[in-house]
Amino acid sequence: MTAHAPPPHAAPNAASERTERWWHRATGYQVYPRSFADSNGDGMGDIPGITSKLGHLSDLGIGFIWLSPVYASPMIDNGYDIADYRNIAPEFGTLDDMDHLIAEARERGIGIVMDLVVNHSSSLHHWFQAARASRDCAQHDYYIWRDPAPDGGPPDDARAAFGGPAWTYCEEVGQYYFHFFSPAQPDLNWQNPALRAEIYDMMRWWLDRGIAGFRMDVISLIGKDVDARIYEEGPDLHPFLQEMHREVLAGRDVLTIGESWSVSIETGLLYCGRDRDELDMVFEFSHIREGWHPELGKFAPKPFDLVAFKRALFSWQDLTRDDGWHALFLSNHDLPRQVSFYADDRAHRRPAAKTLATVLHLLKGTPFVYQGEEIGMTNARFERIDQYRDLETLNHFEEQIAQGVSPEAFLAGANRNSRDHSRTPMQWNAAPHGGFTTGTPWIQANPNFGEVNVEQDMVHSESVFAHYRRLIALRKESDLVTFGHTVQLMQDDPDIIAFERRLGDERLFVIANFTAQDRERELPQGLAGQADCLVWSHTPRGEIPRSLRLVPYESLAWKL
Ligand code: TEU
Ligand code: CA
Repeated sequence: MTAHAPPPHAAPNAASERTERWWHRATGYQVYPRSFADSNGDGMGDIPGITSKLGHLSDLGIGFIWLSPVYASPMIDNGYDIADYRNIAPEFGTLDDMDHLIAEARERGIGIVMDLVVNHSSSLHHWFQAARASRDCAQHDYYIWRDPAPDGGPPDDARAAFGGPAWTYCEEVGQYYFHFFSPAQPDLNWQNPALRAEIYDMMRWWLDRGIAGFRMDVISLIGKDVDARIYEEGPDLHPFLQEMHREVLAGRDVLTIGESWSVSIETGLLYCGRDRDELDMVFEFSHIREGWHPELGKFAPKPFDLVAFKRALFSWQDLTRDDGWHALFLSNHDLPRQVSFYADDRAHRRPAAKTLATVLHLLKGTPFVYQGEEIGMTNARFERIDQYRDLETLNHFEEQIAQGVSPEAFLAGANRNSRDHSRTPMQWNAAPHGGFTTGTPWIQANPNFGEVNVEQDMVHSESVFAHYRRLIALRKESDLVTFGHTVQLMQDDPDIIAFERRLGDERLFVIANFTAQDRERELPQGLAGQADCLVWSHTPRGEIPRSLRLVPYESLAWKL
């Protein structure tokens, strides 16, 4: 057991016959280090900045931080391109700063979950530098090389996720290397046992420093078979995860969350099922993709369909009812701000932010809050492409303009769904750049920082932060919220999310209006009557009526 972890309760949990783990009642908080807090005025968030804000996080009540990568990196993809897994990027600080953060967080009962990016490294990692220089070194086979096609071109026409081909030629060795993402992110060859041993060793090294676990970047890609053109959930994925568990995780009371863009209801429990010995939970994206255009992708407009969104969300509640566990989120550093994407970031910003939280935090699973979400931060509304920094957005702009999409149309899509919306500086107060830095931030702050910031939210009578704090505390206190199973109600209603949680005789009823208009609904049988109102976005009500009228973005939860 790691020192940071609250003592696990030995009592088996009735819902799944599984021993309770510390992360069952914990809420995670994602920190994107370059945008959280800048301690030295260079415009870049850093580790001492994070340490200085631990009071804010412990006030919120979170159990652990998921820290996006802080390792040494050329930052082509903001740290998701790691050049040294055992060192810290100088702009973020030092290993001492990291140890200090781990210790200070632990003092407050907060674990640090590191981002583990091992599908690929940076092309500047010394392994790749050796690999690209010669076929005769051990590290050459740490990456995925193939000979050119007979015409000298790439082995096949696979495309990279950030645009362009997935194969890049390297003259020194006369071969192409594979990169699922940018050419600066060559894929590691998990087929090589020596490479796997290096990764496991590095993971143990971090765990021994006292971290609370790992969030595993695109982990579903590691079992790929490029010759068969199978990239996601390839044949060796689960054997590798089981090996990693045996070699690194077994016997340690840590948390693992795998990121998977391909996991489905059919494959979900292979990652996190009770007897699998792989991961504790997965970040899956079916509810997110529901908001994207199926053919034209994330930058094309698509009206939001609440019924389809609910179907995705609740299918995972059903899947994890008796086995496995779920990671609950609506936002992260790759996604837009949830209040802007799913609701209303103007007239109804505060209630909408609260209602999104009510729904997510009262589902079964471990909820994740993305920095700034707890004060209802919004999309940036950039007007020009040169205000964006994200390579995905910039590369897709180039590609789509070349294909004849108009810049205005692209920008409209980017304003809705670019990754940069979540990467603008955290808004702490009304000082320049939202108090994030005394210098010039690496990306422009959202101009609404005067109105939307931590200081202002804390004293507001309709504080979003206070609503999050309440939800996070409720999970710690309530077995029903933590372990109750979920029953969706009113599934065909295009405007309302409603569900029950049940544990033994206990019942929780949650209802939320996802529109900017009043909505009145007859409630399902058996709910009406006196009830204990636990959560509300506007005003509490001591009784559940037969017919309930909700104001725009209103949500309520009662214990029956
Ligand atoms: O993201 C995985 C991934 O597939 C993303 O590229 C995703 O498709 C995209 O962001 C949606 O817009 C992870 C990290 O979270 C992301 O930040 C990294 O860029 C990527 O892996 C490569 O490491
Ligand atoms: Ca700094």
